[in-house]
Amino acid sequence: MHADHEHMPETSDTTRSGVSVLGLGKMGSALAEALLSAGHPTAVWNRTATKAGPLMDMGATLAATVAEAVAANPLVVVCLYDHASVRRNLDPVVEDLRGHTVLNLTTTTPGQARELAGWAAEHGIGYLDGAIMATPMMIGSREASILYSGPREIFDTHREILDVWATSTYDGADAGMASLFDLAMLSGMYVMFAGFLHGAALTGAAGVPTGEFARRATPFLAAMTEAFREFATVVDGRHYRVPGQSLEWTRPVFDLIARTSEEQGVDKTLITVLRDVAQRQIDAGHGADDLARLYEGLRHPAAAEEAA
Ligand code: FVH
Repeated sequence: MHADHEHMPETSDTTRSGVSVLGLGKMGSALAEALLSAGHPTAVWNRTATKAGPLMDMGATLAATVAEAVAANPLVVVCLYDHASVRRNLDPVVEDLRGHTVLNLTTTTPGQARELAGWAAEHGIGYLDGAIMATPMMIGSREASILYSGPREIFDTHREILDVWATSTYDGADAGMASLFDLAMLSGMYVMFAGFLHGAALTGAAGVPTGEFARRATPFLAAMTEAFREFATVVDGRHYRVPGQSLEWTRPVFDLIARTSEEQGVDKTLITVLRDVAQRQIDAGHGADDLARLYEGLRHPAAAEEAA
């Protein structure tokens, strides 16, 4: 189901602490499988119990109810579809959870993570939030990364278990930080994916196979990520007037891409959204600033509207 475990650390002691896993979708199953492979006694629960079959073959214990899974171990790992499904399943067992630790690996917003952390604190439940930066296949390899936020003590206590799954990173006591980094990086990823697909649609309209476009675009886009560091220096210094590609210089390029989209019969929505953010900064008097000025337009949208 997932990557081999050879790359993960071996520990010499033979007693592994038990873990309960709620949610056996693609990711929950991969997490449970990695725990079992590492020798951790694992109790599993899933709404659709049949999904537990392969894990039971590996030695997992099937819990018939969420309460049974909670009772089985002090550490309860939750990997459900979304925040609502987490609340729906944890609320009824809140008293059973008292004194236990919930490690929530379900993708949520930072606000939802903080809400759950507050709920847990109110009821005497330990809470650590996690954000998985990996596919199920990658779980159990060093290439997988999982971010954690919440009490440092909980992170440290369970570190051996966390390191079974991935390279673990602690992002601080604020429970929302792991989700924030997760969603911020996903934003970068999806906007980049959309840009790639827009480019593929432009060339595709001229009969170019997407594979050919990918072959050409991949090294170019990879090289362009070098700009992140330069943007970071400009943005962190809040000094946007630097030699380089100014907004006024770049804005016509956005127009050219929009016009090319029209010529090719391709949707231009993505590039016009970007052009509009740039235009608002130009209208607010920042046209000579570096392209990195877009950060201010995104960070303070109301201010940009007012100034324009
Ligand atoms: N799969 C991935 O690549 C990504 C990587 C990054 C992190 N995500 C997040 O992990 C959470 C679980 O994702 P998943 O891939 O395991 O998702 P599914 O395979 O669709 O399984 C969903 C599980 O949630 C259960 N479930 C849904 N609604 C409810 C509910 N109301 N009550 C109880 N359980 C519920 C579902 O149960 P069932 O349909 O099998 O009965 C699955 O166990 C997710 O937050 C990703 O964003 C994965």
